[in-house]
Amino acid sequence: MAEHESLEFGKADFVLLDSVSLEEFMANLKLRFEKGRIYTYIGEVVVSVNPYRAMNIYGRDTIEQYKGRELYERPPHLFAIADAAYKAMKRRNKDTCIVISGESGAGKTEASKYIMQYIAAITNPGQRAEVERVKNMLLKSNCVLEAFGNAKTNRNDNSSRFGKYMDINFDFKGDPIGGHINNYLLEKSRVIFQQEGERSFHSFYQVCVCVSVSIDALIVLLIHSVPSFSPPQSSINDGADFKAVADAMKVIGFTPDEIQTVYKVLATILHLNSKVVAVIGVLLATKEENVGKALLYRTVATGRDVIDKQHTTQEASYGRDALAKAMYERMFCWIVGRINDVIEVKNYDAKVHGKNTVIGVLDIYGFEIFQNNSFEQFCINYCNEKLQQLFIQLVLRQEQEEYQREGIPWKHIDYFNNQIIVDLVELQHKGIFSVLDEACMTVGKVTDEVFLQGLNSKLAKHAHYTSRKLSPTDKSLEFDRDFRIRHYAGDVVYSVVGFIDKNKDTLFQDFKRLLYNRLESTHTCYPLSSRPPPSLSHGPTVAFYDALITNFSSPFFPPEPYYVRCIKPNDVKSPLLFEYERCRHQVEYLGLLENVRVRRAGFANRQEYPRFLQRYKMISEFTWPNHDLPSDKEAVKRLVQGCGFEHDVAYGKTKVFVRTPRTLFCLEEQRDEMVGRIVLFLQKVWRGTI
Ligand code: AD9
Ligand code: MG
Repeated sequence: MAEHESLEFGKADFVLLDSVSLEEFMANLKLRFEKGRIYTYIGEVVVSVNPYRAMNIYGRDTIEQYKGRELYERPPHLFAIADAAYKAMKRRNKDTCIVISGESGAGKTEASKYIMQYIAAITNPGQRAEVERVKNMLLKSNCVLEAFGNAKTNRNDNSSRFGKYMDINFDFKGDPIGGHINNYLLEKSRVIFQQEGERSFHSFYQVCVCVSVSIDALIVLLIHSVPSFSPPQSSINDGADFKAVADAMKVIGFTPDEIQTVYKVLATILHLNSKVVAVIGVLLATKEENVGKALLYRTVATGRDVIDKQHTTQEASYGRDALAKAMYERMFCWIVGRINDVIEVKNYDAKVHGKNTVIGVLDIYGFEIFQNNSFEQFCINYCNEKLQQLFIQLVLRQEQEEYQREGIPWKHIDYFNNQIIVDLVELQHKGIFSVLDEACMTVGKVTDEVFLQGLNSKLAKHAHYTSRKLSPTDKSLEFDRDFRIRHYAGDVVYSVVGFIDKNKDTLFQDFKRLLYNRLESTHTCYPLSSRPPPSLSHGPTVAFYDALITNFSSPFFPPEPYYVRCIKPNDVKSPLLFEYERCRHQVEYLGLLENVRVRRAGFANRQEYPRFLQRYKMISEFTWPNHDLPSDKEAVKRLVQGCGFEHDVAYGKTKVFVRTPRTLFCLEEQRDEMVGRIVLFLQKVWRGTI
């Protein structure tokens, strides 16, 4: 029973629907959205619809309402989920995590920030200085990460272009004592290319519009001399953001030198894109000819000799782009690393008390379909497939395990299992990644077309794969280079162009040498190896993905995540528009209806015996004000018998399970009535009329 809101706002929990149909689900979702109720539960899962307007529901007073409460005691909210995760961690002394999913622009990153704010607000009642410091760092880090890792896309003005899994560590008191950020696969190609209407990373525009004394005068001058870079019009206030980011970096502890280096890297990349070698020389504090040489020649070892080999024009521009991308990516990783240095758990508390639990918050880039989809979209969408798979497995498994654990019979519910698409991408020998890696490891000239042929021959019969060659009459496959994947969230046509290069991800050694010697503050980002560049090794991009996926599947990944399922109501960022079809599609592919069915086929509500008793004990003479039965479980049985709900209830080992929401309604009504009577009685006693 999620709340005591009037029904004019619809059902606060989808399990309370009279019948589970798509129409009813949608009607409830729409009604609630239109009434400004953007959150609704499916049991312990929060469904959130992006309001596209500032909501007055995240303030201090709201936080107070949720602190320490159970889910069903207050209207649905992210804070309730954050509180549930926090309580679960504290009570059970176990790690937990919150997984936020939904397509691009659905509200994941905003949700992750509100969750962190809530956790920061309810912890550290003792106002310990070190804990306050850690909290401040954790909150400030978002601002920096977004400046360097987010960008305006055609789907979202502040789109995350990297995946983020943020751990918050807690001490035995439940106060945050540190954290760690894992970042996954920054979409670095954005540095050199953006689709029409999109921008590069925010940081570039911020540094361009600022005329700030905090930046070394020479760098300012050089930034302003970038010939072809003028920020496109947008609603984003880059100037104000620049100040906020600079401030956050200072608070986090970036030294003035480090901050200048970051600006230099940004300026260098801007100039690289405009091909002004002399300016880069100044920025990297090296001779112009060194830059020219690194850009135009390649040092090649032939037998015992080392010679400089001139690049072709194509090689040189390819190299320049690779350099710009790599510089940015490494700077980003370095920034994350610096933040991690500052927020990592310091020894003092955790070591002394030996207990240190974690809440993780996972916020990745959402599923996306653009006009042109390439390797980046492929990786992002695959990642979302994995998340969906995790949801399917865990939501079902959790439910199944709970019934097993509590000794209650379980009935299976059908759902679309996207494992088949996950396999299409990652299966050994046959999956797309395998074919890609094989192509990348082949010695000699391998083109994207050869890779596509490989896909066609291996995947011709796969129900979720096709290509122009396999379906020549299909109108959505316009070009020979196109292939299409039927994802859980929709069909996406990918262009194979660039897959090989992006997977190989070469950075010539000569560039590494140039950078290694020149950017002291960040030189740990450019380790020089004695081996040749990793062009013939396993695609590093894929390896990166492995890291993310391994994280999900590792035994250390908390087994019972809390879920926030975000829905994007329209494509025009309107607070008023609930595009029915658009939302229906998301409800379907997110498997929300199945989620409701699973929840309802079992039991709509479950509560531990003491908690149940505490809430309803006033409605039975056997339990009010206290019971003398041997256990709380026995007391709950007597209470339920007395109300005549036995047929609708099952008794587990530690929890009572209530099958239909109506029973809970009745219990709530009786409770309200009794509470009213008790209050009246007490008032009379107080006034002396009894
Ligand atoms: V992406 O996959 O990173 O491209 P997200 O992260 O799902 O995407 P984001 O959280 O960035 O979406 O939300 C997009 C925009 O919607 C925000 O910039 C806000 O303008 C708007 N939004 C989202 N959630 C809320 C909210 N709870 N209240 C108000 C919101 N506005
Ligand atoms: Mg985001």
